[in-house]
Amino acid sequence: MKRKELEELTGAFLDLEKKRTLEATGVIASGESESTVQEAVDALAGALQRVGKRFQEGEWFLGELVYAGEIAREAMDLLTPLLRGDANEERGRIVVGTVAGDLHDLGKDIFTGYANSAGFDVVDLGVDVAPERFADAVAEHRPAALGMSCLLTICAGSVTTVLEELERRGLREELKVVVGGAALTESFAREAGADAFAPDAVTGTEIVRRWSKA
Ligand code: B1M
Repeated sequence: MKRKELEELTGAFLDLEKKRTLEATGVIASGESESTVQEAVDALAGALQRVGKRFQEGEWFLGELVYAGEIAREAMDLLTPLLRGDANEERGRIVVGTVAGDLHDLGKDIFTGYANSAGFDVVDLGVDVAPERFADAVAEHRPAALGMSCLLTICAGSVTTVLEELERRGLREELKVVVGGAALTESFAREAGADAFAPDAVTGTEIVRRWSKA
C-alpha cells in the first residue's frame, strides 16, 4: 500500500497534474496512509531531480519547469510543517538562506522544516540573499550556525563571498557554517572554507545537531 501511495504522488507530479498531486499529498499528510511525511518529501525531491533531467535534456521547457516548481511548492507546504523530530530541548539558533542570484528554495525549506522539528530556532532569510544581508543577520541574531543553499553553478561563488564578508567583520570565528544544494560539493565546501557540506536536509540537520551538543 505504502509503495502505491508514493507512486501515485510521484506519478501525478511528473504528469504535472496539480490537483491529483495535492490530493495524493493530502492523503499522506492526513496520517491516514502507511507512508510517512518524510517518505513523501523524499519522493517529491527525487521526482524534482527527474524534472531537472527532463529540462536539461530538452524534453521539457521553462514553462514545465516553472509549473513543476509551483506544484512542488504547494505540496511541500502541506508536508514540511508536519516533519517530526525529537524536539524536547531548545538547541539554539540557525540563520539560513539561499545565496545571491539564486531563487531556488525548496531544498532550503526542507532543511528549515527538519531543523525546526529538531528544536532549532531558524531565522530564514529567504532567497537571493546578498552577502551583506547574511553577515548583518549573523551580527544581529548571533546564531550557532549559518546555513547556505545554492542550486545554480554560477552562484556558487557567493558562498565564498559570504564567508569572506563574515571574516572581514570578525563574525566567522564563533560560527559554524553548513552549505548544501545541487550546485555544491564536499570539496567545494572545504575549499571555500565552510565547516560542512550537507548532501541532504536530514544530514544537514544531523550536522548542526552534533555541533549543538559539542
Ligand atoms: Co531551476 N535549475 N532554474 N528552477 N531547477 C536547476 C537547479 C537545474 C539543475 C535544472 C537543470 O538544468 N538540470 C539548473 C541549474 C544548472 C546549474 O546551474 N548547474 C536550473 C536552472 C538552469 C534554472 C534557471 C536558470 C532556468 C531558466 O530560467 N532558464 C532558473 C534560475 C532562476 C534563479 O534561481 N535565478 C531556474 C528556475 C527554477 C524554478 C523557479 C522554475 C524552480 C524552483 C522553484 C523553487 O525552488 N521554489 C526550479 C526547479 C524546480 C529546479 C529543479 C528541477 C529542482 C530543484 C529542487 O527544488 N529540487 C532543479 C533540478 C535539480 O536540482 N536537479 C533545477 C528538490 C530539492 C529538495 O533539492 O534543492 O537540491 P535541493 O535540496 C536537497 C539537497 O541539495 C539539500 O537538501 C535537499 C534534500 O534533502 N539541500 C540542503 C539543499 N539546500 C540545503 C541547505 C542545507 C542543507 C541541505 O543547509 C543550509
